Amino acid sequence: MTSSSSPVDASGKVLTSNPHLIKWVAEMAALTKPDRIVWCDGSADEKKKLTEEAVELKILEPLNQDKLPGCYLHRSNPNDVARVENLTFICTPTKDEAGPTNNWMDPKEAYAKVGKLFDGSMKGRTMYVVPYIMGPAGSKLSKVGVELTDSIYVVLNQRIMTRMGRVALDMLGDTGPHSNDFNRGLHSTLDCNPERRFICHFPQDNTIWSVGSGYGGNVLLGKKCLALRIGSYLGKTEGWLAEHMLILGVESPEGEMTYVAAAFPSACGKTNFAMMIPPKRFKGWKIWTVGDDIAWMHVGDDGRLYAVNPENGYFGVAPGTSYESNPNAMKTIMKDTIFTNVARTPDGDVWWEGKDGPVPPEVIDWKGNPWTSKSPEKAAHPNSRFTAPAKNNPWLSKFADDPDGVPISAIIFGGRRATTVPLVMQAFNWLNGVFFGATLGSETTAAATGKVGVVRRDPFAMLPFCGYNMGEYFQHWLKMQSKITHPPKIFLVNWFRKKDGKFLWPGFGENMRVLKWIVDRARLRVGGQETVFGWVPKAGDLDLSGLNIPHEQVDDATNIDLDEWQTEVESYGEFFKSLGAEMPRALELHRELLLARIEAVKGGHG
Ligand code: OXD
Ligand code: MN
Repeated sequence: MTSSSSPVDASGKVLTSNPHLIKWVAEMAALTKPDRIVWCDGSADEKKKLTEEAVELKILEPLNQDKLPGCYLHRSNPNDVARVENLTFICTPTKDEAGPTNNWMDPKEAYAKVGKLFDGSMKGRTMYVVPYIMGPAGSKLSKVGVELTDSIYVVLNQRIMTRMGRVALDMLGDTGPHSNDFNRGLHSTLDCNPERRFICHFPQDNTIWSVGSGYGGNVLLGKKCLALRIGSYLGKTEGWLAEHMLILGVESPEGEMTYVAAAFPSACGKTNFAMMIPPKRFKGWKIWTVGDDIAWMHVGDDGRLYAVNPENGYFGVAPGTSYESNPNAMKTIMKDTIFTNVARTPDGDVWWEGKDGPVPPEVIDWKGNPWTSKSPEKAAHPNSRFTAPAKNNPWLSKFADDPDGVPISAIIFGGRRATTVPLVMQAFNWLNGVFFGATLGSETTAAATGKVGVVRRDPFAMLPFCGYNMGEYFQHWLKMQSKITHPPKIFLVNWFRKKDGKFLWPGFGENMRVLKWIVDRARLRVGGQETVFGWVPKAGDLDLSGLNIPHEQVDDATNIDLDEWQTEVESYGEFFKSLGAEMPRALELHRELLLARIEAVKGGHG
């Protein structure tokens, strides 16, 4: 194909005549030198062909097709099993624009350095052109991206995670003012060597270059790279919010719908919360999933905040997922799902630590080796994943595809905290809510660091995903208040508080009780108790009927201890300072005011 000819699909129909796209693909092909270029149309035939090829090449292994129709297993290179924050760069003209929380590289240097790696990286390979939409097709909130990749695994995953193929090319169009408005993503697995692995973002160019990895978070460029890092930058410049938040709808027995968005750092149960099933006591209540990881939120003409989920599937962590923790996820992954780095049972089923039922006596582990229940190693990698279509979710909201999004009445921030943070607390106002987000922290787990209980600040759960200066990002949130005349109420939750080493709150479906208070607060119809830090439920406000735990335990879970809070708020000082000159003064003043109020309440000088 020459650089100016229009690509066609398998039946010879022209896919696009967009001159910007055709030119860019030709330029990137000149750099990476693939043997073949294949333009993806997103059709069922194409999926079948690519899947067969992936099986032939041992990129995918068919699972038991009676038990798990359309499901396949992929084993990644063992050196390539997670996002690589240390190799992820924000490439802005100045270091300040990326801010102190991001790795920075000068764009010229990055293009030159990573360009050398891309030079000839696709020799002997096929370059797949993967056009995709983040967000519902045709929505003015959505963005088009095109990923060029030499990985069939990426193509098949992008097919699940996004609206992929002709639909995206149609949305982009061939001519007109927006025909050059697409994210340019280039990916090559290269030799999958961590020494030659870089995930570079160029926000000003709406461009992503990812090389040397095949792992989802590094290579499914629509997800963390476009929807969050580039998305947050676009959100700042265009006046909207790209957030690491699930979106769910709470339906009352009377049919009243309330939508909630919630940000939790990794390993805090976001997917479980997004797919929660209310306990028996909440007969007639329903939870509908709109999204489990990312929310793009815009202000509507009515001054409310509207959210769309830019994704079309779930890239969820497998270990710990079971019929007990998340029955809807288990139903979702029964068909047309790609599993990565899980274990395989002798009858071609999948297994991971924390799945229901007895531990199988023997499986093939995530590296492809025989494993028995006596093995000291884990059978599935702790970050093993399922990639499953959203449409498989039995409780997928019928508005998940709505081009206008859903109106958000409450925003929740949550972390994993053994002490200090109560079960639930409502911010007094927008600033107080932004302060909750800015100071969000979560305890590292033993599996992750070897040190238990160290609080890592993860503002808005965006620390690894904010594509620009974090202080400026806080400022953007503060500024959004002027546009949102009917703002959602903002809450902080903590399902993980402990006493004597034991969790005080049962979590999972029982979180519905907290969610109900949040919905009722958002709708101004339930009481609350004012504290120095926010509103908490008064005795009797939380519906605890049918909950089989002593009420004192709930009191402990909701308690506010001023000494603990003093230490907590003091600790924010260092953190705020570390964010540098862009840190909004209003948040530091709020911190100081809180310290003064704690003093005053304790009887000091305030
Ligand atoms: C994810 C993450 O994979 O947050 O969603 O790491
Ligand atoms: Mn995430």
